[in-house]
Amino acid sequence: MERTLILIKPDAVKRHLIGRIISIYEDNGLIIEGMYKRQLDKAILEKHYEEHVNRDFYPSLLEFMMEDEVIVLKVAGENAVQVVRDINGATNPSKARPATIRYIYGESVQRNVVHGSANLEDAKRELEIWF
Ligand code: IDP
Ligand code: MG
Repeated sequence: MERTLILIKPDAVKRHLIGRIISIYEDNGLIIEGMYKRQLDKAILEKHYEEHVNRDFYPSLLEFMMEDEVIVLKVAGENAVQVVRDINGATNPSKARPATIRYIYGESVQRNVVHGSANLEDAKRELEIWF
C-alpha cells in the first residue's frame, strides 16, 4: 500500500464540490485514511510549494490557495501516487483527459481544483507537512 497527499483547493470548496470529488477517489479504490478542513497561511504554503518559489505564478498561487479553506486528505492504495495523478488529470484543465477531475471541474491552469503529490518522495515529504 502506498500513501499520498491530496488537497481539495479553495475553488472547489467555494463551489461545494467536496463530496463529488471525494467520491471519485473512493470510486477508484482509494482509501481515505485522514481528512480535515483548514484555512491555509503563508507558512504552510511556503513549505508545500517550495519547489515553485521562483516561478512567476508563485505569489498568485499563494493568494489563490488562501481564498477559502481547503480539504486535506491522506489516501492509501496500490500505486496511490500515480493513481491520484491520473484521476486528477493534467495541471492545465484544457489539456486534461476527459473524465479526470480537472477536465470536469477545472477553470484554469491555476484554478484546477485539486493537488496530488507528484511522486513517492514528494508524497512522503508532503504527508509530513500536513499530517
Ligand atoms: P501540479 O499541481 O499538476 O503538480 P505544478 O506544476 O506543481 O502542477 O504547479 C502547482 C500549482 O501551481 C498548479 O496545480 C496550479 O494551481 C498552479 N500553476 C502551475 N502552473 C501555473 C501557471 O502557469 N500559471 C498559474 N498557475 C499555475
Ligand atoms: Mg506539483
